[in-house]
Amino acid sequence: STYEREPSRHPALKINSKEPFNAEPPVDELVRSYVTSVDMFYKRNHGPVPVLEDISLYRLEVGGLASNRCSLSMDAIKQLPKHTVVATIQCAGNRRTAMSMTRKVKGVGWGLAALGNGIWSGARLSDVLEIVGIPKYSRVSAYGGKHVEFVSVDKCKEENGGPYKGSIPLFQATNPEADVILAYEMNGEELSRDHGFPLRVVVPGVLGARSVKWLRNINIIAEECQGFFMQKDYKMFPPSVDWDNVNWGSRRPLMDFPVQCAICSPEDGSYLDGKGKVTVKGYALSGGGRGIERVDVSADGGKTWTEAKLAQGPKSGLGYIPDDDDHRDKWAWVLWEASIEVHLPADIVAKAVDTSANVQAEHVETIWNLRGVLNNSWHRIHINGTS
Ligand code: MTE
Ligand code: MO
Repeated sequence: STYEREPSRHPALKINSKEPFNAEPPVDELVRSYVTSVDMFYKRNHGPVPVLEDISLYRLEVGGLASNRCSLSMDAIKQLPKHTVVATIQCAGNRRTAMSMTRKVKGVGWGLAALGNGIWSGARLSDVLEIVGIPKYSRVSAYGGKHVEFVSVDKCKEENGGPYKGSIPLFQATNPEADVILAYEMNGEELSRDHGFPLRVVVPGVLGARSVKWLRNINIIAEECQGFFMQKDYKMFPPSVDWDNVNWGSRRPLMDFPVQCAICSPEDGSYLDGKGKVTVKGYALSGGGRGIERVDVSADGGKTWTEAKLAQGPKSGLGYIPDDDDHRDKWAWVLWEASIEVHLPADIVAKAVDTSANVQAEHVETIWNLRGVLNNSWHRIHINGTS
């Protein structure tokens, strides 16, 4: 098979699909630390993990509607200023299994853990684009380029054996504050094969699908990328659209993710002893550079609410984890906890509000869509009593 040279993976990962390899960590692992370890970070692949025999032969090719083109070795990329961003990458299919329970959707099933918070280091995309003659804050290049396409080397069946690809608008790519980077390190270590070795794009605040791994080409293009994952996937349709009446051309590709929140501890269906206070823990995040304003938790199915305590994240002087309120959660999740009185059995519910006052849908049925993307409905778990 073409899956003979897959990397080894942590045995605790829950495998949703073996070939291609798609797996997520146990949920209680997620809230154990602000930064998700490389081992426990979800893996979402659409084909075999590429093998790069000789890093000295690697070249990133940058070209298209720009005045210059360039071919950069890894050494050349590492000579550009190194920039570090703490960003949560979340798959658009996170929580898909729960959406499928109300009405079947098509796609790999995922629980609550198709996301992770990483420390990503590499070159700024905006610095690389300057090399080919595109200045910072450009909306259109001198040759009419408006989008930046990222092309990989993996072989995906959705692309008929061709590589995975995607694009973002030129303005986002050339805006240094958008923090789009070409990462060669994750959590201070060399990027691992599963996560895109030797180089991946990290587009903070945007669904994981645009953070192309195993990057080979960057093309400046006039229209957004016409690849499968931009045009025939990762779009959100209304509940009235199903596979017999879907018109893919009628929707824009999904980019920023919406406000999201989930309970990771205790786990749904657990048994707890007697009655009293329970500590509930989870994560919350939003897209597009919006932070988390608050998290509300209920122990009675949503009748009454308690505000959760948001963890501040490490105020470590590490430099790259901003510790001011406006930037700490710009691209990264917030872990939260609440100590609440429960009368078992109980339905515990959590929902978040982002810094633009966006709220989550109460019921998953109202946001059902045929591909099962962006399930950000209120997260509900049921806890049983042991006595
Ligand atoms: N890039 C390539 N080349 N091939 C892929 O299959 N999957 C995308 C994105 N980049 C993918 C890719 C999707 S859908 C997601 S959610 C993230 O990578 C997952 O990143 P991770 O495996 O590092 O967690
Ligand atoms: Mo994804």
